Amino acid sequence: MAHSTPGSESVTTKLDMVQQFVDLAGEHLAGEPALENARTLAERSADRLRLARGFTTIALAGTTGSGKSSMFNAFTTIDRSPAGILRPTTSEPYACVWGSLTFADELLDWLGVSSRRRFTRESALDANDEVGLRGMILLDLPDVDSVEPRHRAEVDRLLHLVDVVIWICDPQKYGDQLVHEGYLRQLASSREGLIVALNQTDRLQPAQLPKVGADLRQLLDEGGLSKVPLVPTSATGEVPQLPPAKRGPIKPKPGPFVAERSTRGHSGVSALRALLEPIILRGTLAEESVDRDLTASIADLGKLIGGPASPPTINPLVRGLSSAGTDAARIEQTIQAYAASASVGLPGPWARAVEQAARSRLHELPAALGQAVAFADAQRPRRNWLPGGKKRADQKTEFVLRAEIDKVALRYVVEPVRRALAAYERARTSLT
Ligand SMILES: Nc1nc2c(ncn2[C@@H]2O[C@H](COP(=O)(O)OP(=O)(O)OP(=O)(O)O)[C@@H](O)[C@H]2O)c(=O)[nH]1
Ligand SMILES: [Mg+2]
Repeated sequence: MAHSTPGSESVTTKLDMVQQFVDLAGEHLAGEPALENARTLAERSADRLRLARGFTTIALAGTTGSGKSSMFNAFTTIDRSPAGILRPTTSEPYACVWGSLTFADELLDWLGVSSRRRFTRESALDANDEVGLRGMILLDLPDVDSVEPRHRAEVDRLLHLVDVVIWICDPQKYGDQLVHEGYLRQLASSREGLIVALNQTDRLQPAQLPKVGADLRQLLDEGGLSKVPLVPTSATGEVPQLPPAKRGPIKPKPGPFVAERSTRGHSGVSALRALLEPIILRGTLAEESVDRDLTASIADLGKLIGGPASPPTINPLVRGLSSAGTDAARIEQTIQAYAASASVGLPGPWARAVEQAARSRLHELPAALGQAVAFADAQRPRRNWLPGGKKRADQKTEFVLRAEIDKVALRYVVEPVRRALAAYERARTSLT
């Protein structure tokens, strides 16, 4: 992988660490949430770093009818994503690239945007109109609260992949619990690039806007999103003149939401652009997000490691198996005791992995131990009528049996446990 941007070495190193840990521990900790999350993240991060790093992907997300497609059209100035009255309108994502479609192709394939729903603003860039947005890929997503469950699944998939999310709220549903608890809080905790737009502000009475705006701001602050910018917008064309209020015009209190009101339409789009342009110009948000995700993943994986492993002595295992004979319950007890001594000091998931390794050939043990006894008997000296002969024959049989049980213990129990412990040790050192 060729990386050229500053800081790329550390992000590559972090990716290597996570990938290595997943490779080493994968077989033993399969199904462990921290490991499975790390596996998914490592794949996603490797893809995102490989694909068109100069682009910043920005998704318009929100509930149905909030105005995502209208905002997409306001940004692109070409009505490419149908906005509509029937709900939900958008069933698949649309993308507009401020740059060459060819260069963005692979990234758009990865995002899963169909080629029929890809557009470009390249000509506007040539005319220097929108040069500040060069490198932006704007996505119009389906709704999150759809009657169509696949819309929500599609949005959830894409929200993990994009670099910035502009969450479009409307004055009716801005307090929706699904939005705040199910999405905004999670998004804010996992990414830098989150902006909330209070859309359809033209539908509010002038006096209502500051109140609704302050209410939404408070909801965001209470959810720990005080750093997330809130921009009042109107995505449709001309903003209709509001009928005069009965008791004369109510003077809105001065505040950030008052200044934003515009009668020229597309109010707030320029405020959104002003927030996006520095991010796009820097062009490193994708890498920063990957870096941040990997750092969090390494911390998470850290919980899966503890002190160094110390392989236990084999003697109690061999003694236990010798006296267990072919009694399955006693064999199992012996194995459990060995697994417990092998996992001293290991964190829970690895202790379980060691136990699993110790038990992996449990069902084969009674037969293998039976064969060991038969083999030792077959080796028993025949001339044991001579003086002291029986004692010598017993000793020899005992000796042969012990050597056979040693082999059985090694092959069926100790080796699988050693493999698990070696993987643990290598995984442990890969993170330090
Ligand atoms: N007055 C006003 N109407 C708007 C605004 N934004 C969108 N609308 C209207 O609201 C309706 C829904 O807009 P869409 O842009 O289709 O909403 P969406 O969020 O894309 O909806 P889904 O695709 O169903 O998720 C349309 O009739 C738009 O014209 C706005 O800022 N002001
Ligand atoms: Mg739409």
